[in-house]
Parts: sequence; structure tokens; C-alpha cells
Amino acid sequence: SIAHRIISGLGSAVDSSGAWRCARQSLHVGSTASCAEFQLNTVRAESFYDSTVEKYAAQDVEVLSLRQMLSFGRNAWNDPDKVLKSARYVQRELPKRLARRLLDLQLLPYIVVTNPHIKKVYNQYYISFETLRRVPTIRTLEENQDFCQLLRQHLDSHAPMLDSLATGLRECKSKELVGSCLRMDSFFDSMLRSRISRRVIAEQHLHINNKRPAFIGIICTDLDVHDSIDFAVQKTKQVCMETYGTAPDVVVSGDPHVTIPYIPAHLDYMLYELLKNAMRAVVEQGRAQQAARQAQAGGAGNPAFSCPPPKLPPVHVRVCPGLNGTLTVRITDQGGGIAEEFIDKVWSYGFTTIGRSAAASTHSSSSSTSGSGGKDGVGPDVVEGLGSGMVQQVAAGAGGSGSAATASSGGGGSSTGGRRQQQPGGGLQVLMRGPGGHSRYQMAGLGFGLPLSRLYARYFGGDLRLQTIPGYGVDAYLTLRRLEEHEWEEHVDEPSTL
Ligand code: ADP
Ligand code: K
Ligand code: MG
Repeated sequence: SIAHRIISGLGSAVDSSGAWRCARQSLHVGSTASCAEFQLNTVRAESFYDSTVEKYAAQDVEVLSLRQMLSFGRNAWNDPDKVLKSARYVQRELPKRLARRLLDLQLLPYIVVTNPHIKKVYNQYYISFETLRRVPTIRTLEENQDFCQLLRQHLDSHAPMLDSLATGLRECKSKELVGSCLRMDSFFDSMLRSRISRRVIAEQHLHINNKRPAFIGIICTDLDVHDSIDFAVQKTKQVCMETYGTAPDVVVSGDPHVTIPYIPAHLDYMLYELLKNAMRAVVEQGRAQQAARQAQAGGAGNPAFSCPPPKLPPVHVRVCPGLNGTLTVRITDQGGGIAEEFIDKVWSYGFTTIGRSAAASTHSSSSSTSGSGGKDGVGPDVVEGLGSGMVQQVAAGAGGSGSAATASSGGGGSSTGGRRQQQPGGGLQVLMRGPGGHSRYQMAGLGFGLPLSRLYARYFGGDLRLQTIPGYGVDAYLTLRRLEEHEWEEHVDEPSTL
């Protein structure tokens, strides 16, 4: 039972030195019951064990089908009743879902849960849980307005949590403090799936009374797949140029008129991650080939023998309509493929091969593998990947920010920027950009691209698979399901999975 799990989790959480106290909640909440007064940080999370969390976590979550979401959201902008109903759904659901993840965090080994980054995540979750559960039932549109403001603040404050979680667990892993990779991956799966679902629920409500052509809330009913691909190609090329000083061409083919109902930010994220992986592989493969030729021709570093850079083979993207309302985007590269020994590992959160080869050295000083050393986010740090046993060089530190996330989601190409400007950041782009516009993980290095993209794909009933020919290249198959044809079983926040 949950209670039992808490108790056993607590066993390991009580520090014999007394440094860690299982303090009861110490809350400082405004006494008036108006929603507007439940401002962020009015609740201080110090508490570790709190039976309220347990109580909420034990409640059933209300599963929402996508069909419901679409039919409910249709014309909601014109219907105050629907808006209020939606608000009350959000206010009922979020605390339960947060509570389930709080339990997961509580049940992490003591040494993990006391890591400062993980503690930060825990506190943020706890603050949101306590704040949102105390909001009085929304009865008027004015109250809803306040509630929406509050919701937005919480979404923004959670944007950097993904990086904190990753950094915290990477630190723990580097000290061999966490259990098996498999357990960590399933912990991440449920934490991040929950995060996706909470953000979808919250963003859907925040946009439910926006009247936008071809949108129901945040779902675009007619998303132009080629448009999304063009947007991602443009963005990836730019980052690739900044990182390596070169980028392969991308050839897009397939029915140019295909549209699907989907959340644009989700598709953008997956395409961007897959294209980055493909381009990086091609560029690094090109560099490796050039270095080999150079060595053969008479020695590396000798300008007299300098070989011209090889022509990079293009990346091919093909949109393939499938059966049963599916659509597959195939991304093909000739970047040398994935070595046999890494084929399973690439799906582990935190696994990356950045820093493993000389060819990975980058062009720009702001990119992921360059810069100065240090543990606090100023540069590369040699640690173990979360999901692998091998030593990798990755940049440490929390590089994301909510506001930058929004900026990056709106910074698209001229043809698509306008549409995307109104898209939810969703916290997705937190991995793309840091506060200064540059992320340490511009091109690669966080090790979240593949597993998180697969989670997004699966969230709406799709999938992501890789086919690799080691020594030659990779085919990535991103399968999407037409949302309207799919009785989307909303991915419930599972009860604690640890
Ligand atoms: P990251 O890109 O941050 O390293 P990912 O999860 O996106 O994390 O990918 C994990 C690893 O999988 C990469 O570091 C790389 O070694 C390998 N990989 C992914 N896609 C490709 C590809 N198209 N070609 C070769 N290797 C790839
Ligand atoms: K990975
Ligand atoms: Mg990647």
C-alpha cells in the first residue's frame, strides 16, 4: 500500500544525525480564501512527510480521452460554463497528480532525495501541490482569470525542473548512489510522463477560451506536417552551424499536403531532437573521415597536407502515410550509425556519447562540449551517464529557463513563426535554450533527446523506433497517430512506481 511504501521510504530518509528532519508541513498561506492571494511562494516547502500528499495520491485520477478533450474544447471560447468546468477539472486533477510524483520523489533513496537539485524539484512540486489544492472552487470567470494567472506562474516555475532533475540524478549516478539504470529509467518515465500530462491539462485550460482558427485549445486540428519539418530543419541547421560551423542539407519528401491533429510543440520537439541527432552524426562522421584521410596523406595538423572537408551526405526526411490513422516520419542519415554496444543504452535517460571522440569537438565557444571546467554549470564535467556505466563528458548545471523557453518557441521561421508564437512552451524548449539564448546542450549532451521524444510520441499513442546499420547510418521512425481517430487513453499518472 502507499502508506506502507511511505513508511518504508521514510525508513531510509531519516538521517541518524538528525540533519534531515521529517518535519510536518510548515506552511505560510494567506488567510483569505481568494485565489489571487495564493501567489507563488506563499507556501514554503520544508516538509518531507505529509499525510495530505498520501491522501491525494490515493485518489483516483480522472482519465480524459483526447476525443473528450477535443469535443469539450470545441466552441468553449463561447461558453463560460465549459470554461469553468474545465477550470474545476484542472484544479481537481493537478494536486492528485503532483501528489503521486511527490511520493515517487519521497521514495527515492535518502541520498538521492537530499541532493540539492532533487530537493529543489521536490520543493517546487510541494509548493505547487499545496498552493493548487487550496484554491477555492472556481465559480466565476473572474476567479478563473486569477486561477489562470496562478497556473501560468506554476508552469513557468516548473520549466527548469527537468534540468534540475537531470542534473541531480546525474550527480547521484556519478557517485553510484542510485539503483539500477532500469529503475532510474522507469522513474524518469513516470516523472516525465506525468509532467507532460500536467502541462497538457494546464495549457489546454489556459488556451480553452482562445478563439484561433484550426485550434481547439492547444491542439492544432490541421497541423501541416511539412511545415513542422521545415521549422525543425531551419532551427536544427542554425544550431548545427553554431556548434560545428557546418551542417548537412536536408531533403524532405512525401505528400506535401499531409495534416494531422496534434499539439505543434510536441511534434516540433521530437523532430528537432531527431534532426539534431542525425546532423550531429553526419558532421562528426565527416570530421572523422577527414581526419583519417589527413593522417593517411601525411600527418594531422600539417597544413601542407590539408584535405578539404568532405561533402556531407544529406539527411532525408520522408513523410509516409500509414494504415489505421498513423503517419510515420522517417529520418535517414548516413552518420555512421550506432555502435552495437550502445543500441539499447541510447534509450536511457542521460546516456550520451558527447565527448567520447575527438570529432565531437565543437566550433563555437558557447556550445555543449566547450568552455571551462567546473561542477557548477560553467563547463564540462566528467560524470557517468544516468543510464550507462560508462564515463562520459557532459556539461553540468541547470541551463534551462522558462522565459527563454517561450522565446525560443516563438522564434521560428517566417512561414511558421506566427503560428508557433502562440504555442505553449510546454517546458519542452527548456532543453533547447538557456537564459542567454544558448544552452550548454545546444546540439547534444543531455542524453534526453531519444527517451523523451519516445515518451512524447507514445503519450498520444505513437512510437519512436531506430534502425541502425553500424558503420553506415540510422533510420529513425517517428510514428504519430491521428488524434481524432484514436481513443486516446490519457496517460494517467500511475501510482508511485518505485
Ligand atoms: P544526446 O543527443 O544528448 O547525446 P540522445 O538521447 O538524443 O542524447 O541520443 C543518445 C545517443 O544516441 C547519442 O549521444 C548518440 O551516441 C546516439 N545517437 C542518437 N541518434 C543517432 C544517430 N542518428 N546516429 C548515430 N548515433 C545516434
Ligand atoms: K539518451
Ligand atoms: Mg540528441
